[in-house]
Amino acid sequence: VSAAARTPVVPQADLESFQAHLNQSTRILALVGAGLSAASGLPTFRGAGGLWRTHEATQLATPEAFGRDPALVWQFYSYRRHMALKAKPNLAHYALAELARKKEGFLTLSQNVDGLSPRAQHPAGQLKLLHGSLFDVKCSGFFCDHVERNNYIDPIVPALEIPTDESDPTTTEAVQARELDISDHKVPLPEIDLDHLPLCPKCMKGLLRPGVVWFGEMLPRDVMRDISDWIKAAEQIDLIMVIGTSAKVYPAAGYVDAARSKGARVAVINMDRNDEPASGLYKGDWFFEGDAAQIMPEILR
Ligand code: BV8
Repeated sequence: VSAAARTPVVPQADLESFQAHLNQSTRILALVGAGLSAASGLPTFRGAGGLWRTHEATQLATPEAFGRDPALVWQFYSYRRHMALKAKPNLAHYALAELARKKEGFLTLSQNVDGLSPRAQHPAGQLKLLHGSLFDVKCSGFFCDHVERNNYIDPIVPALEIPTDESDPTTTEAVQARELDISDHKVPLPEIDLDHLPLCPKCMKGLLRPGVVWFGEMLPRDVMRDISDWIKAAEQIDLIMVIGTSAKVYPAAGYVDAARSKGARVAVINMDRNDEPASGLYKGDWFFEGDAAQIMPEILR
């Protein structure tokens, strides 16, 4: 192992006190967000180059947006599927999967839809996907319950082909360029005919949509129930690790306070000490500043 890889990324005292607590912990939660996958090359939402910097999330990640312009919303998600399929899990994903194998009382709550934790062989029984997955598609029709796993076709339909320069076809300037027809993309961005969007094979009426939870939508009922059963069953929660998330989206962020109310000590792993989320999260017991892909293997060793 190269010397650089061995250089500790966290202060020794913090590392020792954290690991002492971790070793005697049995009920452990992790709430993870986009920062966990940053080292895998996937843009976060808020950070520099983040998805929300180039889009209004509420313009694209809502049922209303899909109703208004399903082609644009599908282009946004097709681009993210494409990026996520090309990405590889990083050492943080593997470190969490490893901890789950060692500690059956450890549960990861993931806000990420990129499929990287499952691909890192994180034990499925100890991973809850709060916001669904880019690789599930479901019928957008109210009366149809069709859901299918689709993590092998990219693009999901030919009309959603990513521009050859692999740029995001839904950035504000790309959309404006298309509207103003002054596209500076090498490949003019296609106008997409709704007939060319994926159609539900079951009812043959509703469009298929990405199997993610949009703003204003409930989180999957079974996921919420499993998590609340897990929290209720715990006499006390020993530790919650809050990894690569600005913890601004609810009800996901609410699990930090739920863990605290059961006695959990809080370890925050984040690139940016100043990304102070509303929930005052950083009054945690440990704050490990830096890239999750470097820190997680170190502190969970
Ligand atoms: C619901 C899937 C109600 C789609 C997502 C006021 C109070 C409480 C709630 C609300 C409110 N106003 C509105 C609401 C509701 C809303 C909400 O919370 N809004 C926020 C904006 C205030 N919530 C909802 O709508 C939820 N549903 O409330 O339903 C309801 C009730 C009854 C009946 C019907 C409905 C549903 C929310 C789910 C939205 N879907 N994702 C998609 O992905 O496209 S949210 C999406 O954004 C992510 O999943 C994630 O949750 C969130 C982004 O957060 P992060 O993952 O934290 O990413 P971010 O970029 O913000 O931060 C990255 C962090 O990592 C940063 O801190 C950075 O410093 C750090 N970092 C960067 N690099 C690294 C790093 N750290 C370590 N290493 C690195 N290398």
